[in-house]
Amino acid sequence: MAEETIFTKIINRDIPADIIYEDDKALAFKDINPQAPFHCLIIPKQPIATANDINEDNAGLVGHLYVVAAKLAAEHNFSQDGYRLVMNCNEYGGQTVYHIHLHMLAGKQMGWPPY
Ligand code: D5M
Repeated sequence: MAEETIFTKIINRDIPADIIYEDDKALAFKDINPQAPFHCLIIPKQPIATANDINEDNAGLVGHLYVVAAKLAAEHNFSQDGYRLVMNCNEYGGQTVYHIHLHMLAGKQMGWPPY
């Protein structure tokens, strides 16, 4: 079990967030430090610390995060123009919150490489 992070507090409504999607398995809310006109985080309600902890048992849940992303893209009209989905892992990946989250960035042309 991953240690409780600020994202568990958001799931439990212990701290506020701009929640834009919720179902029984996942939550999406606006990133507090947006890097694009639209920047949200899509998280599983069940905490998974890092991408290293993704396995056959939780793969369905992780896949569900992408289903939510596709739904949000359709809902916010980003499907056609496109968007970026990113999951940072550990220090070199730039991860700061140890509860996996899919960054969904949209509303502008993204650059590549991303550094
Ligand atoms: O991304 C962690 C992201 O989490 C980073 O973009 C800021 C965001 N963040 C941190 N605290 C909050 C709260 N309270 N609300 C909304 N967004 C938050 P990482 O990939 O781990 O660097």
